[in-house]
Amino acid sequence: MAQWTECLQFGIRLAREASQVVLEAFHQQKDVMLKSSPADLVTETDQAVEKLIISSIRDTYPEHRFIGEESVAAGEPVVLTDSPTWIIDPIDGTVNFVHRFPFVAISIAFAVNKQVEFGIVYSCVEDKMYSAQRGGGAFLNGVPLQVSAQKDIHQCVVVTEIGAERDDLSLSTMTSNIYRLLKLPVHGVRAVGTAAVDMCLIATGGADVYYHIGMHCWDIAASTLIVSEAGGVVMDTDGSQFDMMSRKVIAASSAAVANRVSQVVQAFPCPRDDEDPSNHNIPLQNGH
Ligand code: LIP
Repeated sequence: MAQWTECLQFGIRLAREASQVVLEAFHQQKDVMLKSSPADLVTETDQAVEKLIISSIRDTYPEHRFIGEESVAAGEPVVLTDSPTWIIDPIDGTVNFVHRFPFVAISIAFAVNKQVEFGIVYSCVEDKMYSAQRGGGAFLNGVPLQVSAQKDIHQCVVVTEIGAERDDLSLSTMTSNIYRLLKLPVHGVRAVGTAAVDMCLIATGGADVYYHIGMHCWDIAASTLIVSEAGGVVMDTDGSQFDMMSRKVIAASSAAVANRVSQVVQAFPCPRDDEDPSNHNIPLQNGH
């Protein structure tokens, strides 16, 4: 664990430095571009923050590799090897950022031998630094985190996201999932607009289970480690072992709750992150 502590501390400093760019742009007018759908937005700030993060890491760790949301959108393949690899979402919650909805996060994960060794999620507007190192616990601004002890689905607050998909099959699947959970019943369903912060709320115990179909590895690579280091359970929505490239995840306070959600939610087809680069390399269009 100690082997990567220096990298972790470097990553935390870098997330804070990059957040200054996000916060400076947060209240300004933004030029919005579209990626995969009218709800899949990107701005020059997303691109600038990713460039800042990658160039800073490259200057210090020139042999390390990268998977960055906006680099992939520009055509780079998603390739996770055994080499030290930084998995970066420069602004998780770009729709929130464009609308000044105050939940935007910088998500940075670090993997070696295809295993995430540490994760950092910095919720910039809230000034909440979530972090975890494999085997070292999870923290919010230095205070240890622990998931809720909830094992009864009927006592749960559920967090999920209606992502960027707007096709009928995805939307009907997502809305019927929410309908079935509400009819169990559960206490409530919430969506913050950033997968990374959604999952960190499970680690705080403030919500009990998160599920999502369609997100990407860069949205959740850091926060899945934060949940598991806070004592939570992470799995695929079909109940199998979590695979960060599958674009399906459940993160829960307990195995009982995770398995119950797995029995209720259905997935819609979406290509794996590491499948076909053409799925990501979508020409940018001017937004509104
Ligand atoms: C976002 C996710 C969010 C999802 C959005 C989008 P981005 O990531 O964090 O959970 O609902 O569709 O994928 O694009 O803001 O980095």
